Amino acid sequence: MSSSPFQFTDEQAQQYLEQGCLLIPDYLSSTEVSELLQETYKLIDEFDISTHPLTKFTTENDGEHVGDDYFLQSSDNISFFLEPGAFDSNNKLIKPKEKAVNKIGHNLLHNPVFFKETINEKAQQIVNKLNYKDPRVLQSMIICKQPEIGGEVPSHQDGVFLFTKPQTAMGFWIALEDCDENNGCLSYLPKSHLNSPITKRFIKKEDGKGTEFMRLDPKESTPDYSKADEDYKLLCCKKGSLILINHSVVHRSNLNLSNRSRYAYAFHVIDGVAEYDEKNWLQIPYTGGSQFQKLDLKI
Ligand SMILES: O=C(O)CCC(=O)C(=O)O
Ligand SMILES: [Fe+2]
Repeated sequence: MSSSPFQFTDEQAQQYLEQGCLLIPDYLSSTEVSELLQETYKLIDEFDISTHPLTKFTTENDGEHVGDDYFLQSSDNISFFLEPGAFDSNNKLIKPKEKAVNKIGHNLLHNPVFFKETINEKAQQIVNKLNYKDPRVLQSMIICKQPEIGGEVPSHQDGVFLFTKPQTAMGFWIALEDCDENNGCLSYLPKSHLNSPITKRFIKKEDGKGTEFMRLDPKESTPDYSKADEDYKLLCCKKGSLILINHSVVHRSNLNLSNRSRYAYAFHVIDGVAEYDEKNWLQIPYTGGSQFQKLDLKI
């Protein structure tokens, strides 16, 4: 645990801009990490899985659109997403709920403990040095990567999902447990943000039912995510570490086949001066809010 005050240096900013990802050890103290983990366990404990759309799937017979509304509405509440590996072939849950949750999101700022660890002077230092004019927080979530069944997150670019014009999204990904290649740590293609434009975006369907990908310019070829494994740089890290992720850098995480979980807290920042339109899947007005949370309350 570091005792000196947090400082985001020019060198760190430079490295982030050059590489597309930056690992900052000891961003959170072990006490802060424990607080976030305890709060996460509490959320899971209070989660009523019996009313979840996926556990109701067999009785509702709602086909592949099951959970669409639940997903879209999660933009601005605390929803729970389950690991496909937690169900058997008859869609019966075969894991206890605390081992079945894949993700909790997508607005954890409704929870005061998560709010405190998100909206603070440390994060403000980072976005200020990186020249965000009106930093806004969105898509805050816990990613659980459960032991043995924790699914992979395939190679992607965050700008596809949090599309702004120009691109401004940056991920703040905080390890709540030690991460290595056995429990599915993050990995990325260094410098890929410099030559991988965003060529598609993840949008709400026009009929409001579910989501789809939309190609941006049919002439533009999509970036090659299928590089050899050795091109991906592993971001093994200790709990409390922060990893910054550029909107266009290609990154992923593998399956967790180990017997340890890999809980992480991630939120994203966009610049409020960039255009964020109504096509994006994530819209705050789902539950009546008006704007994304300011990261810097002085601006
Ligand atoms: O936690 C993971 O495995 C993936 C997270 C990710 O892609 C992100 O936060 O942008
Ligand atoms: Fe991502």
